[in-house]
Amino acid sequence: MKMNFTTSRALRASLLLLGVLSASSVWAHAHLEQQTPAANSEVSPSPQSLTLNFSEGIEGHFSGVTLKGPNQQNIAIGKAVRNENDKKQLIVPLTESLTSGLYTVEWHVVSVDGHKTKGQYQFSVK
Ligand SMILES: [Cu+2]
Repeated sequence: MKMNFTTSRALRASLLLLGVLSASSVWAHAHLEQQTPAANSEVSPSPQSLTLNFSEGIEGHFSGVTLKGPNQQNIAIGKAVRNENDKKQLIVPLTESLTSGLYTVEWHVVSVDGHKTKGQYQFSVK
């Protein structure tokens, strides 16, 4: 079937609109907005847990955190779980007391729209 001029223009307009919509969905990715202990902060005593607050809801099963210690060693931590009352929040229980030094949190999440994001930040324990 041959498209007439009007149909092809309408098609092009809707493709353009689709492009704009998919570009704007980039903004729906889950970005880390806030965390406890805060990035670049110094805390004392050792925290009981890490909490990470994202800009979008996340999928708990596909989201996680690793913690590295002052000598880049892996620190044993509890399983990251999504807050039952706030799907934008990931909670990571700490199973051992952190000695003083600089710690690096590496996080990866899948947001409810299925997109993956990851990042890292540091905090120190006095
Ligand atoms: Cu997204």
